[in-house]
Amino acid sequence: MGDEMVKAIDLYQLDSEWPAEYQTMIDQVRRFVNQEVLPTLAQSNEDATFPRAIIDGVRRLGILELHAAGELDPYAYGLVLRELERGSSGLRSFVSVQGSLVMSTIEMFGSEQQKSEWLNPLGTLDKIGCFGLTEPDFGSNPSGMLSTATKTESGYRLNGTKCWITNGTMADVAIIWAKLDGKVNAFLVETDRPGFQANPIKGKWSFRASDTAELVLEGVDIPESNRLPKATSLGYALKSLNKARYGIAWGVIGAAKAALEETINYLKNRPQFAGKPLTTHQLVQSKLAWMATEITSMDLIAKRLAELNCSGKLEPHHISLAKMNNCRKALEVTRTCRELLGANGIHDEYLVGRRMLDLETVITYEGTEHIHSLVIGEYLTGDRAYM
Ligand code: TGC
Ligand code: FAD
Repeated sequence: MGDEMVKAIDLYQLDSEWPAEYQTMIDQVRRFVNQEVLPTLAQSNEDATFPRAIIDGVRRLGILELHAAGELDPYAYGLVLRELERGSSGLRSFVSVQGSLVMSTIEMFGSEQQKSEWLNPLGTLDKIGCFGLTEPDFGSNPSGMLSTATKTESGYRLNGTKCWITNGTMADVAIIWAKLDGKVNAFLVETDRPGFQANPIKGKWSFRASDTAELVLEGVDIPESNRLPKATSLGYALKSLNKARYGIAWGVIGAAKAALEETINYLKNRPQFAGKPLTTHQLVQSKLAWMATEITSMDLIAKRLAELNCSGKLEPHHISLAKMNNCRKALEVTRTCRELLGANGIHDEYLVGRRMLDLETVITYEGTEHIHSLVIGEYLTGDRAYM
């Protein structure tokens, strides 16, 4: 699979318009994905473990340090995530959680002391972070969360359970959202504190090569200085989610492009009926054209999202539209690719099936398709239809 084919499905030549420094970044990330990530994924998937060996490579790319220094503009950040998700959705998620959810939350809502203690080691990946919002009984509706923080003499005592937490067992620090006097607040919890437990979630058929955990907090004492002073309601958690959802809208394009690339290569080399390659059949070409069209529209939506972001006009319903559309289309593209590979489409030797299964997670987390459609519906009508 060469880089050329990806360029070939850039039908509107959007990539050719990126400045040289973005192109260099795209090439660097693509090389890392091809050389260091893709070869490890089959085994990680089989073992259901996150491939920790690739953390060094992500560190070398310096993405998160640039992110922390504010040197990755929204276009560059989106393009990097798009390239990472050409590897796997789990890899992009590892970076999204560390950068968009953990570092950005500290950056936006933390104290100066919290920033100076955590941003540097998180940026260099010497420390890993996770973001605990979801609970077993409160996913789409986090405002109902049961986790609590109670004031103690020197700080807070945390109790509660968080579920489906990415990077959960690897994390050195967890951002835990819990109710203090009935209002959602955020707290930094070092994961070696007594009473903190991270249990891996087993039995996943999606995101197998990602670290997903249940976090149990039983009387975890933290000092006053661990409360994020500016994260004092659920709205702040949703501001952090905006950043990650933005990245997802870009990332999933990478999964769709890589799947289409693999599929075209496969079909060109797969003769059926009179020894002609499958790419010569009209029904096949119709599906390829549909997928290329959807990918082009995903790219255009992401680019517009970046424009709105850069001009300070980005609003939640813009992000919901992009997250909802691009996840759904990426899932449909990978499913169509799987179908076009026939029996081989269900085998681990090819990546399309795994990409499709991983996208079932991506369409679910960071707000399900229903939730994003309700955000857009509320914008259109002024009526809230969550209840
Ligand atoms: P609601 O009353 O609508 O809002 C509460 C306050 O927040 C404001 N707000 C937002 N602010 C910034 N950005 C947004 N996107 C915002 N949406 C709402 C809102 O204006 C209000 O402000 P104020 O000043 O009036 O207090 O809250 P609600 O409880 O009714 O919930 C709305 C809803 C359903 C849209 C929200 O709860 C939601 O988005 N639910 C989905 C939950 C979710 O996405 N969870 C993700 C968990 S993290 C994760 O999945 C990580 S996956 C790993 C990876 O990313 O790779
Ligand atoms: P539910 O809220 O129970 O929803 C179930 C179904 O009901 C969905 O189809 C949903 O759309 C629908 N539904 C719910 N409410 C409505 C409504 N009002 N109207 C119409 N339909 C509705 N969370 C974190 O905090 N941090 C993480 O790092 C993280 N990582 C994750 C990693 C993985 C692999 C997965 C699978 C999830 C992760 N999550 C994480 C959790 C994720 O954000 C939630 O799964 C998601 O928000 C949905 O919540 P739920 O699973 O409880 O589904």
